[in-house]
Amino acid sequence: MTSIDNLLHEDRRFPPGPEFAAAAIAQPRLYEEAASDRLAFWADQSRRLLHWNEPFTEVLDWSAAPVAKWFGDGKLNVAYNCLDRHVLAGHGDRVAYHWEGEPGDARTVTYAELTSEVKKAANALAALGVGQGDRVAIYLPNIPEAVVAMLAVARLGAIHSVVFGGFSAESLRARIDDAQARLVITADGGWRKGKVFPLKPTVDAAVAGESPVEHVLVVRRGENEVEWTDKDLWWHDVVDAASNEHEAEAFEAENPLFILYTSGTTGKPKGILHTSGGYLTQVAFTHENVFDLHPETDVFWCTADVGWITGHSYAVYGPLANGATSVMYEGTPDTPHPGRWWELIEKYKVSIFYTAPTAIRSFMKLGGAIPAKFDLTSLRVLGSVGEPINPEAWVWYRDIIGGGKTPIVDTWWQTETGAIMVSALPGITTLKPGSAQVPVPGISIAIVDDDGTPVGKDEGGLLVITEPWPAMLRGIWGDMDRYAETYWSKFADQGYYFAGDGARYDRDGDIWLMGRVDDVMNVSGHRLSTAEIESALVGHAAVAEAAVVGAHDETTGQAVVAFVILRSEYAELEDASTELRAHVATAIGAIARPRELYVVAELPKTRSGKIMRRLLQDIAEGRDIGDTTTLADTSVMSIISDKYAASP
Ligand code: 6R9
Repeated sequence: MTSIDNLLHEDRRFPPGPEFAAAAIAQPRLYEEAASDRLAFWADQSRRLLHWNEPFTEVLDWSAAPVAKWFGDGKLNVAYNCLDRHVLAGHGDRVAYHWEGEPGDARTVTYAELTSEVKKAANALAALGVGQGDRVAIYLPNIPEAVVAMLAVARLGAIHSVVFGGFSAESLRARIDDAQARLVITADGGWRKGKVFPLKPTVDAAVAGESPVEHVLVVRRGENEVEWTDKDLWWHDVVDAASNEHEAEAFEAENPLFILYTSGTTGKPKGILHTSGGYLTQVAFTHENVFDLHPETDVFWCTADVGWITGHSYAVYGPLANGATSVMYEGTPDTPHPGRWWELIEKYKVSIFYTAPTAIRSFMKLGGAIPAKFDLTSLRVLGSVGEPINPEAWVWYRDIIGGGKTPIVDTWWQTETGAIMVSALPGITTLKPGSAQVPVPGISIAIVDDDGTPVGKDEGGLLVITEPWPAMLRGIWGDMDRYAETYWSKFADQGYYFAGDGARYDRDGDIWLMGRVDDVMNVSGHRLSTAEIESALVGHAAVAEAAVVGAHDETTGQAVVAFVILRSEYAELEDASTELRAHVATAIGAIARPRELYVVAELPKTRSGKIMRRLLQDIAEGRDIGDTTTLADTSVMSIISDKYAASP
């Protein structure tokens, strides 16, 4: 494969402030320690960060590759590590969650209260027959009971499968059946965009007829009317009545902790399997070091819903393992007003904030006047995750949200990796807008060509992970062949994990993510990244959001087709297509100039905010539009295709 063309030039640099660097948790010697003996490093981190009932003697067993065992002869209880030990250490009064419902109702949950709730829930679940290895599906809004349910399942050594509350009955049924879940924990409904959206009817449909589900436990939240079946039990009846004494049993480090189905832009969802000791070690380590967590004083807010991996690792397990105080919010960012997130940052004095580029760009679209109305001076670290963050959004995030002073950590990782893999460390790294930069200490990453040969500086290729890591997935539930095939077959000779992302090194050897490799186009023999062209487009003052696809072209192999949303002030921009196509040509080079450019009102996105380029490609290549069931809003596609058909 030829190198991904290195066409973007970004020269802004942001070194850490001296005070920040001096007080930072992560100091440069971390990199040295990890480099000198990787396994000893992870063993030290695990012993330091976690309580092991039975200490491990073996760090990594890779003899059954690609299925790893980390800390295999040790025993621990994940929930004990997240709860009881903090209470026993005298931190029972520390707030675990400042929770806020969308309508403005709020709850403060301390570590002592959360521990007590989880013990009750564990007793209740055990009474319903849940034990080690059983699967429990969780289909809840972003409310404290979601955390309680996850930890209660973990405490019993059972396996949770959290399904995002936006998924349909069909998707929920497929996930329940695939995992053979015997219990579902849900709610009557939750608040979203100013209304109660019902969840219970979706569960009713998903478990009707033949189903492995024996019981459905229902949290009262929306107070909407629900139909009742003989499988149903109210959470407040069974959990409130249960004893709050429960001794946590220690399980093997490799005891499965959860299954999480990837949102996947293509193919049948994969049940990604994670286990206990290695997962908790790496999420705790990265949460502490990447975000520079000082648990006594920081207030951390990861905006992800618990239904996504980011919610699992950085709204639940990482913060709780570290005894941190988090904010948790039920609703949408713009309800009841577009400054809702900034209002919450002001109210709870959030100091570390972690969100996705898609959210940042949608706030950019609304303008800086909205966040300017709130006091955001408590913020000291900002994070980004989920897709490449274009330099313009990065700089806007730092200037407008971070007051021009906060470091931004752009964190690359996946559902499969379980925890952050590539990121700056805020007290050490000189930051570059748009680059995820360097592997986390103890993580081995390379960029290689199609044959697995490492590429050089200023060259691009495929991102691989060259050594097993503690939080790595242990398989695809029920389909270990697919696990080996999907991630380990491409570079079987070298034994590398293939992440499916394109990346390049810059001239300093820092890593830039270029999007999924199926999002890379080949135009006249040049490899162009959709992300790179999108970044150029949103760098134009008129553009709020952009999506780029490669469409078949007789002459060039593929041609660039762009879909853009204009900022409201530019809605009337004349000849937007000519202007923006020329802008891309100037910013990147004539080779990247879109063959066609369409101004649209919305882009098709999955519920986690990822643009479904596959659907846009269907339009650009004149095909019938494929499966749209994972779209957040399915009407978007007909509007875009009508527009396309009407164009000259
Ligand atoms: C955590 C999460 C994983 C895919 C991944 C990549 C993209 C995530 C990124 C990023 C560039 C970043 N991705 N973080 N791309 N820079 N900082 O998002 O997991 O939902 O499984 O998605 O997201 O393409 O392969 P998941």
